[in-house]
Amino acid sequence: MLKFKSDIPASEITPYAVYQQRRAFVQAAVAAGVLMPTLSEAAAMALKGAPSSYSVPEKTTSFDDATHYNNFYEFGTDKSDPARHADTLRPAPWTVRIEGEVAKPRTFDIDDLRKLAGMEERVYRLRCVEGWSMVIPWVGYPLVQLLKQVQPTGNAKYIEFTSLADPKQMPGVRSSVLEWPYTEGLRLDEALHPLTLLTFGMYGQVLPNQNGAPVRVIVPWKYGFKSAKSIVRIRLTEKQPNTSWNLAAPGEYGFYSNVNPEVDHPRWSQATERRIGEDGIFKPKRKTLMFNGYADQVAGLYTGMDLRKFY
Ligand SMILES: Nc1nc2c(c(=O)[nH]1)N[C@H]1C(S)=C(S)[C@@H](COP(=O)(O)O)O[C@H]1N2
Ligand SMILES: [Mo]
Repeated sequence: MLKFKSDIPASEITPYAVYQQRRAFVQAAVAAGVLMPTLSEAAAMALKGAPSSYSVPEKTTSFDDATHYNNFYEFGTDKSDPARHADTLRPAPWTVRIEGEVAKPRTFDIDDLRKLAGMEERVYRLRCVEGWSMVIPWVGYPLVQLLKQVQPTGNAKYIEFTSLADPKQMPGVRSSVLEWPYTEGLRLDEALHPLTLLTFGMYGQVLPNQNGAPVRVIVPWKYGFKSAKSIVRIRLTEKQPNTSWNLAAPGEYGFYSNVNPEVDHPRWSQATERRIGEDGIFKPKRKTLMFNGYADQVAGLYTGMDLRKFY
């Protein structure tokens, strides 16, 4: 696959229409097997990321739906709240602290974090625990690239992500709907898996505020809430970390939260999903796939585990 070093300031963002043209151009060239990017083409691809073999061949959700139907409780609990209120989030300047069980703890400036590895564009399914899904082209690099740099110690077994919780920027953190800051976690082998993406952009642009600017994680085989937004701290731990949703309702939201059509949420079935943008009474719901369709890649992480117990 193509890889280019990213050294383009985040301020140089390509308009969406231009991005779509370039993307079509690159895809046609890749299909023809003759991609010879000009210098400007290479520069453009560095920001949007090269197309990835991890992408699913499904119709992507519209940019409008992906940026106006969101969960980001720091800005309110309504799906329309993040788009309406997240303009108060300041994604720059921004730092991300990486600490805990690592040989080289470090605080990264967001611009340095962006340049740490070559970016890819990956079209992933995102399945919310509430029963809807989207298909989104994310831009980022595998989280393992960052973890290599800080060198997890032999004691590191888990990873914890902490989102910003600033009441001046995020009106929702004054409510007690969740414990703030929002935290999420993974087992270390899940964090090291090549599908786990440290994500800086979507649709060829830097992340809109409501989607978790300036940096979030995307774990496509798990329910959407595992993919923490607007991350300020990453901590490697020996013990399984607490997570916001597990603290709020332990019987409903487990630590693993792998997408699993066979394990119902206590209040609803997880067997089917509604694809956002495919509304209408005649449109049948889609069957939810085991591990959100990524079973070939990730089922091996859970060999021998009872997925009803570790939901
Ligand atoms: N910090 C933070 N991260 C979060 C959430 C949140 O409320 N706060 N919501 C989660 C949920 S429930 C989902 S489905 C996804 C939605 O991501 P999107 O709005 O970019 O589609 O973000 C997840 N990450
Ligand atoms: Mo969600």
